[in-house]
Amino acid sequence: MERKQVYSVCGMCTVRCPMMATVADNTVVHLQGNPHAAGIKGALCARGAAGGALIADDERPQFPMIRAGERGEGKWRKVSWDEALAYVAGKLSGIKDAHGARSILLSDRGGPFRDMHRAFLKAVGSPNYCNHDAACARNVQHAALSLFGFGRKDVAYDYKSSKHVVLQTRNIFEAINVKEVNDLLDARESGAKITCIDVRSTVTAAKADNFFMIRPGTDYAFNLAVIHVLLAKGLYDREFASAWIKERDLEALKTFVEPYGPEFAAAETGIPAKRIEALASQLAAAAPAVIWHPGWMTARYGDSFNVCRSAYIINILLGAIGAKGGLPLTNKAAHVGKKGLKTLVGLFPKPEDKRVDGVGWMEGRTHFDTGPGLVNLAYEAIETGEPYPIKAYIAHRHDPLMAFPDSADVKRRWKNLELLVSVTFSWSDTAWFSDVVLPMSPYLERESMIATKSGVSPSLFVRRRALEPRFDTRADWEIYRDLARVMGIKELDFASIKDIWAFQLADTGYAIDDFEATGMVKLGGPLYRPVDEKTFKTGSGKIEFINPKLEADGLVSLAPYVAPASPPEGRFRVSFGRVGLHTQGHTVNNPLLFAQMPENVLWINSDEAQKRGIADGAVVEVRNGSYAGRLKAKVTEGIHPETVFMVHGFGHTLPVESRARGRGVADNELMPQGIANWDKSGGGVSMQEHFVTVTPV
Ligand SMILES: Nc1nc2c(c(=O)[nH]1)N[C@H]1C(S)=C(S)[C@@H](COP(=O)(O)OP(=O)(O)OC[C@H]3O[C@@H](n4cnc5c(=O)[nH]c(N)nc54)[C@H](O)[C@@H]3O)O[C@H]1N2
Ligand SMILES: Nc1nc2c(c(=O)[nH]1)N[C@H]1C(S)=C(S)[C@@H](COP(=O)(O)OP(=O)(O)OC[C@H]3O[C@@H](n4cnc5c(=O)[nH]c(N)nc54)[C@H](O)[C@@H]3O)O[C@H]1N2
Ligand code: SF4
Ligand SMILES: [Mo]
Repeated sequence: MERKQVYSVCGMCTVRCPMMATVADNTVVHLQGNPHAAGIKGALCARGAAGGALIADDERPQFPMIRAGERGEGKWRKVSWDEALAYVAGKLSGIKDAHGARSILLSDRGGPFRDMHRAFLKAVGSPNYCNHDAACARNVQHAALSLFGFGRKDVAYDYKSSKHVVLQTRNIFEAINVKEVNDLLDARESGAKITCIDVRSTVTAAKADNFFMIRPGTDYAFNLAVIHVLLAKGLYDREFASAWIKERDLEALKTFVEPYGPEFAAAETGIPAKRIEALASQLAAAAPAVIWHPGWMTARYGDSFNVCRSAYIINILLGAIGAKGGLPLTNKAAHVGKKGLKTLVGLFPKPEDKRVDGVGWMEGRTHFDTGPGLVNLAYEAIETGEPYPIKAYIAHRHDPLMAFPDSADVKRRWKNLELLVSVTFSWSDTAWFSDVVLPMSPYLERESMIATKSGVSPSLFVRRRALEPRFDTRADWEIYRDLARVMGIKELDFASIKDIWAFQLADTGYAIDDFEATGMVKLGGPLYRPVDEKTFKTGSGKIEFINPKLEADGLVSLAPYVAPASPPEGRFRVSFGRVGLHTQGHTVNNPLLFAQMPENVLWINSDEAQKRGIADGAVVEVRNGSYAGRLKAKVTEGIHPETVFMVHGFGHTLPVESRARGRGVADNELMPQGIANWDKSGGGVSMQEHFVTVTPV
């Protein structure tokens, strides 16, 4: 048996760590992190290590399917790829003729591998490319835009050189990115401090020097108090402030935070004023090598956008923007004197129609990022036909029925769709409800387009095919290439992935053979670019605390703090998050990971549990409205009494997933009609504004 080593990119979660697979006889022998990739140290996380079990899993879609019964009924007709693609292309063309290309919507998970399907949608002529992010990081993205004029990924987190890292609503050691975890642990060994602000005691809290168990939904008060202390005590970076904050905005901020001192925050958050003051001093002592993480999964509260903004403002005041050990400016190819990849998207003209979600042009929505828009608002258009109808929807690597609150409500919003297609490698609620399932080969069984990793040291990386597909599944580039073929889009008709790679690399001076030795090409760096006149993409060229676009949309830049509602008598605020062993909802049925963690549990505060007679490990019913689910209680002092917590992604109901089915509870179902509750400033859906009852059974 000849062994071969193949450079790939892990696909078990959105982070996409560079990796290496050892295979023989078309099976996996060993999976590890790419030993040449900085910070990876040859490691994968537990989910990455379970990649082989994904390949071995027979309970994933194995061939293209067209719905035979009602939507969601689970009756399928097995079809050939030719028939599936002809069906989808025929429907898309018919819908385009009847309603215009703009009535076709596509949403995905974002990230570095989207060029082909974005190009396909643009070639068809629709402006309606969206991603999942209203359910994840839109509040952070819009917070960055509102202050810097650039997005959240235009700065990096330089954990390795940091002296103090604040993790607020950020469980870095369980919501994993391998390089970040390694870098932060290295920094910690060199003496860096970690502060964790969370509603419960996580693995991150256990490793922290300071842990603040905060009252749920009061983080904005906490941050305003830190800003207050930094300004009142003159602990901020005056040089950075005078050079890079727009004139008068610092004064406006000072006036604004006047009422929000540490005593005020203590009453809101439950954290003593002295500890807040001490944190501000510790940070000032470590500045500018500090990171106050602005958050990742921040689709939580009506004021999460303000929490993200205030976190960035703290980084600004500490001079951490552009600093080594802080949030250095991200480098793309051009910053290190190289030419970047050529894009397929660039081959097609911008569609003339305006976005259906109103992003960028509709009153109140001009301040939002037009790149991926807000898919939740596109669903409104499906329902109402306003500003124009949407009739076809391709969910590519997206499971909105689990990723957005209240699946029945979302399904209702989709009723007017004439075509719903799911492109996926696992079953999901959305795939099950679709008209057509186009099964993608899992990452080890496919190659992907070359992608760029931006950062202090930018690089290009490639995923090669490690295994031939076990089933009748295809790579995404094949699926969209073939759809384009049927629809007569010649520009995307590449004979092979090699031709696509050659197209991408044409201007770079590199060839695919340059990836042979390490799976990647380092473009340059490390480069810490100083902040200069061109850095901030705002009207003034400086950081702006008062954002003109927000204000023009009738919103407030420096928004007053509004205390969160206390849970109604007998109820708890629902909170959720990740766990090291699973990725969202799509690994629960993975045999290896399922064996490690087959169901989620309900974290509940010991005093509250005792009042209700709930013992640790006892089964409880958690309910909101018509949805109720049963799971075991984890009774602990390590969670705030106002909330109960569960890991997201459980509570599967599909008969095709024999392991995951019926295990645990789906947090998203505990948020009735929750998709309608979205933040007009930040764009995120506010998923933790829901209250549940918990009863012993
Ligand atoms: N293992 C694993 N890793 C992942 C993923 C995965 O599915 N599994 N998914 C990836 C993705 S898509 C994302 S977005 C990131 C998410 O990364 P994170 O945002 O870091 O992860 P979460 O667990 O969603 O949330 C972090 C913490 O917020 C806390 N929290 C809840 N409410 C509050 C509050 O009011 N205040 C404060 N201060 N804290 C609160 C939760 O208790 C939780 O511990 O993880 C990524 N990494
Ligand atoms: N209630 C609640 N809702 C949440 C969250 C929560 O904690 N609680 N978390 C939120 C967060 S942080 C996020 S990021 C979203 C995530 O939700 P989604 O954006 O839907 O992401 P995933 O579940 O990772 O993937 C969606 C589907 O794509 C498939 N898939 C995975 N990888 C690939 C691939 O490479 N190609 C293709 N074609 N398909 C693939 C998976 O099998 C899965 O069925 O959910 C959000 N929604
Ligand atoms: S964090 Fe884990 S699951 Fe995600 S890409 Fe990296 S190794 Fe894979
Ligand atoms: Mo996310």
